[in-house]
Amino acid sequence: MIEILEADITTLAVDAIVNAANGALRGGGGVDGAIHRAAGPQLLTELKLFPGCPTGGAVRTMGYRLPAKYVIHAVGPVWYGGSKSEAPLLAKAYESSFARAQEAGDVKTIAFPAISTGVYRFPKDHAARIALTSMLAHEREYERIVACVFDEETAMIYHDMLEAMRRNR
Ligand code: AR6
Repeated sequence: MIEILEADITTLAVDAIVNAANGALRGGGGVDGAIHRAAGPQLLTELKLFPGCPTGGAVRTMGYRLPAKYVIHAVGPVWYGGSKSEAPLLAKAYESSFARAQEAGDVKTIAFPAISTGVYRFPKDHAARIALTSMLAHEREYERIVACVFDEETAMIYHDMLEAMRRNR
């Protein structure tokens, strides 16, 4: 089941939340900053075991003080206008996140933010199509896939896009 929820992802009681990280994996602003603050300093300690992560990739850590058991740190692309493989790289970031969730072996519920649509400037409607395509492909493997959005405009985009995609399937 895919659920669109307007919420702070750090509050969600799901098995795994996905972070919109950067390749250095050392924290940052936006949702990344919120996740680090809520999880506590042990999150950064575990992330320091990783040298970094390429764009389109994802790594999994524990969730520490978060209600979620795991955090999957996905690295989306910066939007440069569309000619730098941004769309396939964003699709890859979602697929890598699902791969890390699958490997954990006990993830039945997972929540995603709208990766790359903040500081990285990926157009919201294009990003929503990519996110929902990946979520629809994995829908049957999970009890709950939450598209966690942070503003009403993005919530509307996701609702309209999901409805249109289900209609055209
Ligand atoms: N819960 C859910 N969604 C949120 C939250 C939250 N607490 N806070 C922000 N968002 P961004 P990016 C939404 O900028 O574009 C960081 O510094 C936000 O409204 O967090 O992938 C990293 O370290 C937007 O829709 O991530 C990287 O350097 C979405 O999350 C860089 O920013 C993503 O916005 C990544 O940029």
